[in-house]
Amino acid sequence: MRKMARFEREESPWLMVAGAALTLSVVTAVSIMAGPAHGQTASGRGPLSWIGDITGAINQPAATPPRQAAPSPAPAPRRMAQAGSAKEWSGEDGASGHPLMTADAIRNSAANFGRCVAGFWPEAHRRGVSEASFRRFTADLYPDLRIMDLMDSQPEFTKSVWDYLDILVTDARIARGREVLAKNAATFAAVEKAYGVDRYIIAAIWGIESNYGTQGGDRSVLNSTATLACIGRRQGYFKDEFLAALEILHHGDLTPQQMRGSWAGAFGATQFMPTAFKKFAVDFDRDGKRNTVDDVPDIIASTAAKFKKDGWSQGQTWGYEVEVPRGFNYLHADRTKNYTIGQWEQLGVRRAGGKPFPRTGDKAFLLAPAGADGPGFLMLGNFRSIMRYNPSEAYALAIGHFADRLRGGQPFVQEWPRQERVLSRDERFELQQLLARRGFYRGEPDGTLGSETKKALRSYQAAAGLPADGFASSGVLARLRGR
Ligand SMILES: [Ca+2]
Repeated sequence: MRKMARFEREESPWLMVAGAALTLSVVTAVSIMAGPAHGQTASGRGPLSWIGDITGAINQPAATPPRQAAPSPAPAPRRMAQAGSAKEWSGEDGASGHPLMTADAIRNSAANFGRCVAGFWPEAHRRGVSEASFRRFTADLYPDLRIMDLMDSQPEFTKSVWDYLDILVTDARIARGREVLAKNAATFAAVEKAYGVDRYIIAAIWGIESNYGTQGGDRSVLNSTATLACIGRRQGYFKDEFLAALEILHHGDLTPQQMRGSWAGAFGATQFMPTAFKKFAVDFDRDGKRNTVDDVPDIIASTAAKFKKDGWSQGQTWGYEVEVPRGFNYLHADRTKNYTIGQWEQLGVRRAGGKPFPRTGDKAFLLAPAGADGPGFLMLGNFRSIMRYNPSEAYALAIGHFADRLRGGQPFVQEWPRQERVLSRDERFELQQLLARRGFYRGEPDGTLGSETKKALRSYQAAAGLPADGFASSGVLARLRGR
């Protein structure tokens, strides 16, 4: 299990979205504190070595669109970037080991960047983007290679769930959130009426994704998505994002100046990716533009629209902090084990603070993000809706808790095991090796604590007479080393 938000999320498009947001609000800071994954030392190769190649490529005629020809010749980006951003790239192979992330592959793709972007014209045309728009918006694009470092960054240290909550749910952010709620009470009321989504959840998303619009990244979304659509290991995914960004600009919902965001292309108050904007953005104030960057009614309603689509149940909470009894079988603490609250009570689980559960028929799963020594949580359907914004349990817990605090709720009752610390990458690797040596782990050790590692750890813990919580603590590592 990963206790932290999964920052290098790869599995689904939404992963990137919120990953990008967190990169801004938390992870960048975390990574910087922990030291960059790539060394600071410049590589021996001069970053300017490929600029000439790019210029050459751009001066060539644009590639003829394959098969379906568009009615106009494909316009090509006219100018390329100058050395500015190129200087920032490490010039090193990516840590993922993906063949498209080697320094040579990146250089080759960068040299072909102009042709690559021009090659998107037929698809842009099919989507209704005019030639004038295509020319105008692609004219100044350049390969922002620093993104390749960011994409393959593998921080040595990640944050514990309690550190993560401490960073995200602060008194200052709660105070600011309450101001935002008071100031926009009428809009929140109208949106609640229209979409049936709790205002505190929307305010929590807005506060954590962009700190109420004050942090959202400063890279051109079109430029970042063009870079990622032409260079690196996720080109297919980012091609769709790039084309969606072009559509948004062509329709005039936003200007390129407004569409600035994270390196992965998430932008605005809600950190939507361009494709998410296309799906969920709403012109709630009917000024003719869908604007999730600086139009408050649109920001609030667009967030609500996404939650509505993701199954938010009106009038219900996301979950409860619970006390888990000693000797509890933690194999029940699994997202696939969805029992009724009544069944959880039969297993000895109690609501923290002694209050009764309001509805014992609701189904929930048990989350113990810090294992048997930390608080438990029973998570209802709305928690899964939050996880569709970002599939990290730590993220969803932070959003749910922040929403409760905005509503006037109290901090969690139980203590986190703050004496524990999160394992480093080397230690995670060692944990997997030790589990493999004892026959509990069959995968290839990779330093990433996924579901297979958690399963193996649980089996080991059960065999050793420990609570099978799957929590990769420094304590369990010491025990594995010792015997
Ligand atoms: Ca609007």
